[in-house]
Amino acid sequence: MRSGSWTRIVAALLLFTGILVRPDGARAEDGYELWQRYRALPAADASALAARAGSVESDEASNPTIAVAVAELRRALPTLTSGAATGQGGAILIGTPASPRIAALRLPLSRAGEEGFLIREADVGGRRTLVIAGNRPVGALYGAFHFLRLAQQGPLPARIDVAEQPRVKLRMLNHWDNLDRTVERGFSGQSIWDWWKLPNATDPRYIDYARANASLGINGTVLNNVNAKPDMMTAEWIAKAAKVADVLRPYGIKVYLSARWSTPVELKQTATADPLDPAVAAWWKAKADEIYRVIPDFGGFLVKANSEGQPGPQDYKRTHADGANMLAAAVKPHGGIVMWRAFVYSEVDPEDRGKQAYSEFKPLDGKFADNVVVQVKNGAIDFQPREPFHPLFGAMPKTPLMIEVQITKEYLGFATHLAYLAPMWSEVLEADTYAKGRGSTVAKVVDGSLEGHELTGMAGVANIGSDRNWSGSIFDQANWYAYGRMAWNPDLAPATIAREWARQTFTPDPAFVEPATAMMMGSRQAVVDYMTPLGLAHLMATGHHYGPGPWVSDLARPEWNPTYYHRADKNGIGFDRTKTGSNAVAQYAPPVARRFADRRTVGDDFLLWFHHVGWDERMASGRTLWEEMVARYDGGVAAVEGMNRQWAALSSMIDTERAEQIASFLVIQKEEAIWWRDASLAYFGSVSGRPLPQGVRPPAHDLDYYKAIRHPYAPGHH
Ligand code: BDP
Repeated sequence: MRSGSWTRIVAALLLFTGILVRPDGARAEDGYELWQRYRALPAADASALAARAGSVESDEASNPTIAVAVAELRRALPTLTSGAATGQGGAILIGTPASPRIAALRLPLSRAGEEGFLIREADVGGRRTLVIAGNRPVGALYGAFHFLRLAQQGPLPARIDVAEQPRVKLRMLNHWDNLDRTVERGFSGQSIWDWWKLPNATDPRYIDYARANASLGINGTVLNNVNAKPDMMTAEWIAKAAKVADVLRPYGIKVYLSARWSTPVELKQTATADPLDPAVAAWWKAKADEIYRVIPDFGGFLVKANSEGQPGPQDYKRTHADGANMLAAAVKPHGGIVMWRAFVYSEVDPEDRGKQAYSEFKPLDGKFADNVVVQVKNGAIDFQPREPFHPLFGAMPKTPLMIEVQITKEYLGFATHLAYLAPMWSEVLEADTYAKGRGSTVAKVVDGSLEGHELTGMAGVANIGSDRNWSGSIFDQANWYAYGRMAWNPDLAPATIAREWARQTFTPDPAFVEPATAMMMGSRQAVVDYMTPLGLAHLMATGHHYGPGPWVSDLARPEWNPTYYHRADKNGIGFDRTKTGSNAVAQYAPPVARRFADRRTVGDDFLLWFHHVGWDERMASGRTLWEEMVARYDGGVAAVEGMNRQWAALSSMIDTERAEQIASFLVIQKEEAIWWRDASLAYFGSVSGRPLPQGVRPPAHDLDYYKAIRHPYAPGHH
């Protein structure tokens, strides 16, 4: 046995018995501290940091937001600089132009906008000072976190002169948290919101939640599930939300609530929920007034209506715009907004599910009130491992559209699969809609620059829960982190974000960071390959979506069945969305539609999303489609085996606790990747009638074995 293994066993035992003393003072590395660990820097870096930022000053400490910024710096700097050889030299001065010392510097603060910051060194009262300034306190807070992000990553740049402001206005988390503390599609324990004990008792975690989010610039959170309960709008629950809002406020985070359309009817306070009925409008107006009395900076409502069985204005023959505008009028006097989801499809519409949101929303362009933003998922179906960008992006120029992505990995292996999602999001943000010619990227639709919209936003379905490590796994913390960073700047490169995260979360040592980044960067494609290669989608098992179910064809609604999506038969596979099929391609701008419609230009990634292809047709690789599919499934499994080996080489560079959890999850991922591959090949082989190519390992079991697998207790399905 290697001596490293002995060390680990001893460490595990000591940890188990609670007597492990760490060199840094005994905090357990259970992932709780996220990317805010603030461990001692190497001596040289520590001395350099202490020389420039040894102490923290502000003239505005009575402001609650400045106070938390100062507290964060004072919490971080002593440990970061604890190994410094030299004494504490220079000072940080943090604040806004309300501080006479900052005003006197006449900084070019227009570059910081409403929420941004400047960080630069200046002479303050004859002393070299590191100034962190915003036009508003929240900007200074973001500046403090930016500075700590730099400081944690290694030597500070010789000259610091940073000016940043967010590109997107609403940088939101959407919690799919239920009032009983279960979390829809949550894989990290219970809801962080301990509703039962609120409002009298709050959990210190709320503050750490706020610190983590503020460090990324997240400025809004929807506390409850889009599949909302009417109870959320009762005084009892509003009081609970108000308490959470009080805790989050100093960190620049506003609270929003999901509203169930039929709330006033279900609470027996109106006879109808028709948005054009004055009694309904009056009820919501009074409700908004009531909310604003206790949450003066309440952000507004998020609504899922006429989707997957949720009630909505169409129940009264009204449009989504009628519904959104009625709610928007209720919050308008208070400065609130309405986020209205475009994730709609109907059980009575035989149309390609991928076309329905566009068909319903595009005609409503220009009909929404100015405080409504339509929230559109990244792809037209549903958070699949890979989807082409949603055709609504670029198609509703008069309407602000915010993009919704899923941070929690409902369709990418839950919390136990390592899948870094930034490459997936950036693939969509970089996609060119051609709405106004070349360069009309989704990012430009989302940040408002394409059409000059002020109200802009990104929403991420949170992966946060009550687990000590917050996200169910250490690597899933990176998805929370990356989401926040990309909401601040949608153009940030996924690899840059991965490096930043790995340095702060583990160690700045490039011998660790570079291979870990490479592992993260390849991980999402691995999931695509072992679950849904070549543009396939929605092949997951029923309900919980855990594991493969490509054979499922007996569910009540056609578009719930995997067979609806892959359309495999003995001749071929894939959903024809060209004009010989559903013609969904026509929902894209002509250059995009042409590219997707043409077998020669669509590319392998979206091939079967848009085309029905014969099993024996030749691919770019020279293989037949069937051979290519087999190669992809094998490649996905091989990539996960590679991650297991890679991690074995890296894990000794970090603490045992996190290293071992990650290693054990990679084993789960490997087993499940093999399960996906074997089950999928058994099924598609039976449909296609094609034998496996020479030398390919046959599935471990027959198809009936895989079909019989049941997981009634899989998490996240409520
Ligand atoms: C689907 C989820 C479902 C959500 C729905 C939504 O399976 O739990 O309610 O998205 O976004 O992917 O509303």
